[in-house]
Amino acid sequence: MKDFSYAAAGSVDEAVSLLAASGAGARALAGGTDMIVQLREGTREADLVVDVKKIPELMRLEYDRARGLRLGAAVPCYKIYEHAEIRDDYAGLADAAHIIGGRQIQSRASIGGNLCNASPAADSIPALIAYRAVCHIAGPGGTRSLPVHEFCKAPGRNRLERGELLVSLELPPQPQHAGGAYLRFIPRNEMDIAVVGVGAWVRLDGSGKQIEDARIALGAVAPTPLLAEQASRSLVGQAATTENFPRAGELAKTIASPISDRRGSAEYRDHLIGVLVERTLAIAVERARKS
Ligand SMILES: Cc1cc2nc3c(=O)[nH]c(=O)nc-3n(C[C@@H](O)[C@@H](O)[C@H](O)COP(=O)(O)OP(=O)(O)OC[C@H]3O[C@@H](n4cnc5c(N)ncnc54)[C@H](O)[C@@H]3O)c2cc1C
Repeated sequence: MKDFSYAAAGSVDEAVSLLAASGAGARALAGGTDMIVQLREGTREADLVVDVKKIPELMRLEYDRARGLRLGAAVPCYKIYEHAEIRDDYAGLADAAHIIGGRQIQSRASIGGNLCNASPAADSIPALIAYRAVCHIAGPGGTRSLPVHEFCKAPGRNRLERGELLVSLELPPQPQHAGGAYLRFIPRNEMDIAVVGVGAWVRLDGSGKQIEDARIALGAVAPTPLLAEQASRSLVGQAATTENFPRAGELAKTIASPISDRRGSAEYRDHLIGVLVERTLAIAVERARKS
């Protein structure tokens, strides 16, 4: 492993200054569950590692039913599913947080780091996209915001510019009769990288019978996680019954460009998209009826 310097930033401004001054060789460190492995294996290099876990904004988890969820970028996964209201109101994100690695990983790994790592198979990203999450970013030129579905650029590459730091993720408040879910397929527990992952979110009318709004997002079937816009739109105005879900699954397949690898062939992944879209929607609808 190549030697690197370490600094722990105490504020967003300090982290941005350190990251910007050190150029392309500086990297933020949250839980380190990706980064330490990558530095050790030499798949990533860093001259300077900037620990961001001492920055209050990045460790803050704020939830208010009227304003929504603001999730500091370095908050570890377990904080999400151990928070009863967040677990109920953003159940799809809690689904994802709960299956990222095991307990030890979840006590370190952050949703922000999962997003910044930009793996096409990252479990939290389809859930974030389904909930219309927005990234709040700080950098040398000030602050900016970006929807999560635009954040990933390529496998392992995101849209952060030099010196920029992901500060928080914001998920809008949940309306009545809304529900979300995330499911992934893995061949067996020892191979816990999603072969396909699907996040879904629906809002129903007051009777719980009709879909008024929907969002479907896909993971592990393209170079970046995808928002399946046409599939999402196809559900609006439809009855919230399982007969209407296969069409959304078929439309979701049209935007995927899955590869074949040792975890599954492209054809297999294509088939799984349909299966998981239907199942995820069914769970989201059930949760929406209970909300
Ligand atoms: C045994 C094991 C099992 C795993 N299982 C799963 C799984 O089932 N599903 C899954 O999706 N993932 C899995 N992972 C990966 C998962 O742990 C990571 O993706 C994790 O969520 C990353 O968060 P972190 O806080 O550890 O990030 P880090 O490793 O600290 O950082 C990851 C990357 O993001 C950058 N970064 C972090 N925070 C910021 C920030 N605020 N601003 C800018 N850049 C930032 C870092 O520079 C680095 O490039 C597993 C990992 C291990 C080791």
